[in-house]
Amino acid sequence: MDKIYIQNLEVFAHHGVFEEEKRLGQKFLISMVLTLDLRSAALSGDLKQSVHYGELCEGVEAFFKETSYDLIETAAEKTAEFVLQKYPGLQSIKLTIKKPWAPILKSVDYVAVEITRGWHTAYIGLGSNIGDKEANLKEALKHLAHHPSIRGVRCSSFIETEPWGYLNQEKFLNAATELRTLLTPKELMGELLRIEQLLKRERTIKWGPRTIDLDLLLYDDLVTHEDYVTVPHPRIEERAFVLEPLCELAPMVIHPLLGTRLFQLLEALKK
Ligand code: PH2
Ligand code: MG
Ligand code: MG
Repeated sequence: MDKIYIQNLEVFAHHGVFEEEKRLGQKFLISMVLTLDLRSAALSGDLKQSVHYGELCEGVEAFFKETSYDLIETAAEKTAEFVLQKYPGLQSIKLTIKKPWAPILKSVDYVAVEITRGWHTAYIGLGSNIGDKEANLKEALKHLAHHPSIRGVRCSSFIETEPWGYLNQEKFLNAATELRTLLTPKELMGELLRIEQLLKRERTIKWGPRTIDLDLLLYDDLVTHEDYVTVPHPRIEERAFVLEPLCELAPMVIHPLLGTRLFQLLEALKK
């Protein structure tokens, strides 16, 4: 992917753990490597299709001065988030914050932190079989779409499905959504749980009735099993109620563990 570099933007600000740092302030050097596609801007000559680096520096400087944090880690995290939210065309940012005057009674050129943050593509499975099922799915989608670190929510049709697993319950309404997010898989799971709780989801019977179920199906091409996050979702290939709406959005996406396109998984399941 293409890149824009900004090296050592000098900003006077008040981040620091020590009282003198908060009071006196000091010099910081901010470096950014922006990852984005520059081809359309290059061919059209249209600045709006790229990032105006002068304006970006102005914005970053103002943001960096506005709030003071104890840690340069926090200042970096917040600044990266600010840039990614303000310029949705960016794929990712590598951000370095150097503190050349760090009051550590040692001679160093600088101390620094470097972080890389960016947008990720995730697919979520939605299901409901209690109450107004359609309203429940719509309510969950609204919460996802309003999250500041979630963009580009795209939803499949809602399909009615027979219960799977635990059969003695009402039919389900199922859907899938695609979204872009700055959240990590664990944070995204936390957000899904929060929305389930807002919609009064109660966990009683395994695979039993629920006002809303939100499952993280895919996150980029990540394969992981950590804490309470398992990606890809373990039973995608066994469940038509997941694969059918998912294939409507992304038939060509390759399941990162099975190495097969989603439409092929659906075909195999239907046989
Ligand atoms: N979810 C389950 C168990 N069974 N059946 C259908 N049709 N749709 C679901 O969303 C569903 C299910 C557990 O998450
Ligand atoms: Mg589920
Ligand atoms: Mg679930």
